[in-house]
Amino acid sequence: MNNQQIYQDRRDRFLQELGPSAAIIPAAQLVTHHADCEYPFRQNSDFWYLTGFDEPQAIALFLPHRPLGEKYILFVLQKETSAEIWNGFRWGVKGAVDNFHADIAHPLEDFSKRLGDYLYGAENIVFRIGKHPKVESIVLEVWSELLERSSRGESVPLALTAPSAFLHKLRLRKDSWEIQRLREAALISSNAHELARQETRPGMNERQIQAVIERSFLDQGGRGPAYGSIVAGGKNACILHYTANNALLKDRELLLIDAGCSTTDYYNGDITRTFPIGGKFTSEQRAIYEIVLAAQNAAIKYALPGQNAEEIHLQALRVLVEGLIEIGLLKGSIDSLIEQGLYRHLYMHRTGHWLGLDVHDVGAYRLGEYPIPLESGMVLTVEPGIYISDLTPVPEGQPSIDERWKNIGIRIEDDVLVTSDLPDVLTSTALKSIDDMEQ
Ligand SMILES: [Mn+2]
Repeated sequence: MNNQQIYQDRRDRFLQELGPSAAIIPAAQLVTHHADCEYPFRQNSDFWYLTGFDEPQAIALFLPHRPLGEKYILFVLQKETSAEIWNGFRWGVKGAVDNFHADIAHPLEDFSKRLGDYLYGAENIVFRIGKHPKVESIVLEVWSELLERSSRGESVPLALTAPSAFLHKLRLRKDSWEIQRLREAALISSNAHELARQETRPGMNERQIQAVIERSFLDQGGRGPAYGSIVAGGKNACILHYTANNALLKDRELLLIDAGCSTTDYYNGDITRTFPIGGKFTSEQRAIYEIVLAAQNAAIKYALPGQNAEEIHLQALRVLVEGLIEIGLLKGSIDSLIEQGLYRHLYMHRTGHWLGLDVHDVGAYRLGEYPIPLESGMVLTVEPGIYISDLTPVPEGQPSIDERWKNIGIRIEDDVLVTSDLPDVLTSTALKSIDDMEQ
């Protein structure tokens, strides 16, 4: 399928969702790293989803109330030799029409003077407040001018709505193209994890393994890490978002790696694996690993149409709590421990999240008090863990923890596609059995 056709189909669906509302979707801005250096550019996912246009600062308008040929407008940076010599190619106004199929394109500078005319006649404005300060000040000023005209009885937008209601339910359900791209991200990520485990030796530094992983992402044609890679040896694994990655890897300790690749078109993998640095689990590490793996396997089975993310979490939680009771780290009945949250010093996060153009992808998990039922085409992570450290106090009445269990942190995370049949584990080529983790 021609690439632009995918974006065209998405725009058609989005325009239909909008009804009488007009949407303003800005691209990402470059962000300063320090002095005059910028972070690598990362396009805004909403903007990317609808345009496939990978330049900063652009603004897309979606105008269902306008006649055919004026429904999709792009404002873009103009072509400019000196800017392109320093910072690279720009498509410019003509390229935005010819190559990205905008009905009309304008130079970015014209945005403030043209916006009012384009919004005129729409019932609402769809725009995300608080995220795009430069665009926001123009939108509010133009809207305010339009509201003045409404007092003369003219038809102008009266409400401002966030785009999530219209756009994020589309993004939550992945089409076959997106599933193919997520498969690619998952495969690159899996291969990198396999390589990292094979290269790990006692005496190395965490960041040497980070280098193995991230080199592999790039080697395989990925854009780079989808998020800050977590390479956490020993007790560092108990820090959920550890990214310092600068400690020595020790024999008889575990290495937890939570890392995923982002493809050049922004689809993400998100995998966690935990394995013994010296190649053999201690009996305590093995016991915890078995519980986490059993919890993950039990939870993945529930990634079925009609189930929901809450049920997946509960399934994992039951197996974790049951296992922790068996080895004496929790005391009581499974139900009451879960009900009272008395496991939270050992498992303090949820079991997964949506995955797509954002690593923690958009889309609601609940509608009021009702969990959103899973559908074929939704992709989510399943990532139970157990973290035993002195960071969180043991709740009153629960067993104190023997030193031999301390500083074990284990998480196992896979990316799972819901299908009309059994769950499809996109990251299944990253091994995780006890035997495969030992060398
Ligand atoms: Mn995750």
